[in-house]
Amino acid sequence: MYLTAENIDDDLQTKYIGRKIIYFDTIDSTNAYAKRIGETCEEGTVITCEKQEMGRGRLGRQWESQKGSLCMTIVLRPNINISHVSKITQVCAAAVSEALNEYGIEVQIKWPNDLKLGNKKICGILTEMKTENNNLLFVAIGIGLNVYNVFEESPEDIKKVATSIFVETGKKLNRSSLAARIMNNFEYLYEEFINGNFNVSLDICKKKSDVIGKPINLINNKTVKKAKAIDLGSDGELVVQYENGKIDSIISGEISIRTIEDR
Ligand code: BT5
Repeated sequence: MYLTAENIDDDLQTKYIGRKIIYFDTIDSTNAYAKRIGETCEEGTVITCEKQEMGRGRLGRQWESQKGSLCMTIVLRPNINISHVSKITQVCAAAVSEALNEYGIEVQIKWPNDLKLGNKKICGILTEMKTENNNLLFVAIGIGLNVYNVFEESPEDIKKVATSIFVETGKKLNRSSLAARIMNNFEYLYEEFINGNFNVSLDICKKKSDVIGKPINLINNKTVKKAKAIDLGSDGELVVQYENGKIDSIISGEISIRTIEDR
């Protein structure tokens, strides 16, 4: 089932998220497109596609998005301070995880923007925004979820880290229905967040966390610091303890993080 408005609509229960879908067979990147229309489109517009030719990760990294993956971007115009935007990544991670739960699939959330299954990455989230004079114009939240794509022909570095729902469970989920369920869960959690209840998403991220309680390496440019992840703070920051006992809060986007088991 293609990720068209018609197909997604069957399971959509939202007020505004996904009520306008812009569908492409092939596009450079749904986030790049969202950034082109973000100031003028309706709030909750979702851009979907079958294939991206220049899918983007964070910090200029690439996102491989072949057929069988679910790639989409939601455009939002929250009336919040810029400093709170990174929380939407966690709202989204919680929403994707809740949607997958509806199929009996239990994922782990790797702070701040990855979902994992079988200790490999099945989903990445890219939150971008446009601002003017410190005012938020819009947020584009991109979701790349590997549904039934396989990685046989992918470069070695992607093969090593990536997996899909099909590879892990043998289930070939209907992507349109899954997209609708993600939007349903996202709208609920996003509204809670806007109404001051970020803790609803945070509790899901904590419960599903793949990092809390684990030794981690905090990678910042070329320096690596060993620490233990202790908790997620009330603003979604990662609370860590260094080997010398000192406690610190890491704001999302500041660093890369790798659990030691991954190495
Ligand atoms: C992310 O970046 O994980 C965010 C990915 C967001 C992708 C969506 S798709 C829809 C929307 N439009 C876009 O252009 N982007 C968004 P980051 O944490 O930087 O992770 C990137 C790394 O993940 C790469 O360097 C690879 O190691 C790995 N990777 C690339 N493609 C992958 C895939 N399909 N599955 C799993 N891992 C992948």
